[in-house]
Amino acid sequence: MTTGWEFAMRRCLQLAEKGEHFVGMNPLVGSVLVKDGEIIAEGYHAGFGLAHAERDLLEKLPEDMDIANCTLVVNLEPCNHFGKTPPCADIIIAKQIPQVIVGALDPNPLVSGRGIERLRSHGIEVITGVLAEECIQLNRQFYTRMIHQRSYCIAKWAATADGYMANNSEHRLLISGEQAQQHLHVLRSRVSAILVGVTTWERDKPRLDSRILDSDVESSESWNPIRIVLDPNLRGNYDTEAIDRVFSPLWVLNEKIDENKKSERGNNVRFIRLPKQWIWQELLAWLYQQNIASVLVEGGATTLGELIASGCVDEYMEYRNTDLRIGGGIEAPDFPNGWQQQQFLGEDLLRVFKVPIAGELYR
Ligand code: AOF
Ligand code: ZN
Repeated sequence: MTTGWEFAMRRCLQLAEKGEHFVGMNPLVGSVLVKDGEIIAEGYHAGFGLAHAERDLLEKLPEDMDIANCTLVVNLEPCNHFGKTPPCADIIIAKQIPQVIVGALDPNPLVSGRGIERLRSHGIEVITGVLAEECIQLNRQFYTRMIHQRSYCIAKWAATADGYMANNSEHRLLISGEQAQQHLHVLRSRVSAILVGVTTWERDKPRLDSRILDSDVESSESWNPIRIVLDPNLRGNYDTEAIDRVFSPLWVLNEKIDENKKSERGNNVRFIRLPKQWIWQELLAWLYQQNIASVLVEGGATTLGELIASGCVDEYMEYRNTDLRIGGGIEAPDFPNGWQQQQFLGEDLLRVFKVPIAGELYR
């Protein structure tokens, strides 16, 4: 019976969220122990390399606690492999927990169903699929990475009311209002990397940081993602003081050279050579191998157009100004499948489409 456990699973989801910003490439996982319909202990995965949620919970239990008839509830299938930590299935078996309730299966090919099989083979009753959709949505980035073995990819652009993302001049056109910009900076603080094409880099001179625009004072707490410029022919200028004002590495992906350049001012610019005929799938797979959990692609039109055509976008975001019309210029991309949600941010409309995950495979 999957019903009756929702209250406990909801608590797992809340606990799981505490790991946000800290788990890196790992999933967000929370766990509770239930006895006679009440939660008697809780745990969660607090950070990359740290104990998994189940182990966090079970290791903290007092020695003399009677857990004979308890049920362990967790939003992700307990693992059965040695990663940076030993298998959760082992400690569940060792503690003789008779029943385990799971939200969704682990898409990690090393686990994927085997954690549950192992528990069952030791006589533990396992029920799966409790609030499965919520559990998968909470970890949609993790699921996407595991399924495609590449970084989670967000395509974002700003558009005028008549559908342009830039005018035809050499200069930057400011499209979004303050609320939309603030929203963007929060988003930037949540991704591992921000990527732009060389044309945008040269024209807009973007800082690609996550300063919060509430005031002119920069928040020292804001975290800056790695900055990436896609510049196959090395047309951009990477020797400016402005680059060093943001404390995060700058990677220049190109087809010519491979070297680290440390400027006198101390910031790192890393030139990384791409294979001759690179494709987006491979680039995102390579970023994944560099521990880039998520990448926000911010333009320009060519970069976004090619990325969207590759089918590698997991989330589309458009900040659309509802007032400004420029009558011509560089057209903003289209949503290939429309958008699912929209909300006003001041005068701008934020529209979002998230590519669905084949959730039925993980219930
Ligand atoms: C669980 N509970 O809380 C988490 C799980 O390198 P490790 O040892 O941290 O293992 C990472 C993998 O373990 C990750 O890819 C995912 O499959 C699983 N994460 N599993 O049972 C947890 N965080
Ligand atoms: Zn585990």
